[in-house]
Amino acid sequence: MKVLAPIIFTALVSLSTAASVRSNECPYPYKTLDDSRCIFLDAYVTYTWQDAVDLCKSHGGQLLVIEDCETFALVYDFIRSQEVTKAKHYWLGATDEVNEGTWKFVNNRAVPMGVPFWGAKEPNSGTSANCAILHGSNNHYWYDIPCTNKYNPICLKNY
Ligand SMILES: [Ca+2]
Repeated sequence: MKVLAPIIFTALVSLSTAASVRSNECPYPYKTLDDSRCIFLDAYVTYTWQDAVDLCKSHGGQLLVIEDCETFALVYDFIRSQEVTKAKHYWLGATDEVNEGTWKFVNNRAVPMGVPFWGAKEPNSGTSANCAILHGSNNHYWYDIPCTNKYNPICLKNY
């Protein structure tokens, strides 16, 4: 037993390590955002806001929810890391369709307002603009925009 115990212990540690590594891999088409979340960005096909919501659901995630600066920074770096993705507009999973001026995410949580999330004086387009994008030509700050416009989707998913 004195000889076997360390071997068994090593084998168990190897098994648990392998299992945790496997569970931390993001499933296709997702890539790793951080140690708890996966990100999928489609830089080639544009969707209405609702179609983008449905697309993310069909991939087991949800349209982009950003509730803190750290997440915004991670998503921003991901967008800016490639030429093909860095200048496009992306849907935020947020709407004020139900109650004008009260912005809610697709998970029903409150949307942070003001700096450093929204563009200057945004959102400012009233009932004609009930969805929001990360603006590709203004540092991906947020702007309110008609939900029927078509932009690129970003989905997030927990591991
Ligand atoms: Ca509105």
